[in-house]
Amino acid sequence: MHSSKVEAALNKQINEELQSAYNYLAMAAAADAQGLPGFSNWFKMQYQEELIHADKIFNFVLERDGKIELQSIAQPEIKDVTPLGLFENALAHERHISNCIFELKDLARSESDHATDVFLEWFVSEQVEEEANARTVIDQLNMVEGNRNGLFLIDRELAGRKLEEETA
Ligand code: OFO
Repeated sequence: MHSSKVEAALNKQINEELQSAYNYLAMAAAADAQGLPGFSNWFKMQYQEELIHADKIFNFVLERDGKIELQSIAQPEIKDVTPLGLFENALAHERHISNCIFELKDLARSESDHATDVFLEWFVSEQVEEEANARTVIDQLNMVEGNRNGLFLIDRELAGRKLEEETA
């Protein structure tokens, strides 16, 4: 059983993950609209990963006899739809999510909730990967500096992203 504070924070994190999913879905649409199917695929895979993250927390709360309280999801706001803008937005968002996980972990510790503390370890490692993945593409985009041939090659590479088995 979680403390009421931890339970509320876990519910909030479910919402953060679902909001992430929704944001990535909007990015997938924005990329597709520009004729970048590989970029769109990358964001779509990320959308699915976020749904899995939300589901992991959802299951954990229920497994410990907690109460799920779903909250509303806001309309995604994407200011810069260029390929670089989309990935910079993704990186900024993942940094925000990393901070959410760290705060959640701190809370679990302060409430002596060892099960939640251990459960969140997976998310801490996952966030390292999430940030690195976005950074890798940003580096590639900076390297080609908007060159269309370079963009074409990156798009082809991103088309190959599949859902990772470990995440699923
Ligand atoms: Fe769930 O990690 Fe991204 O947002």
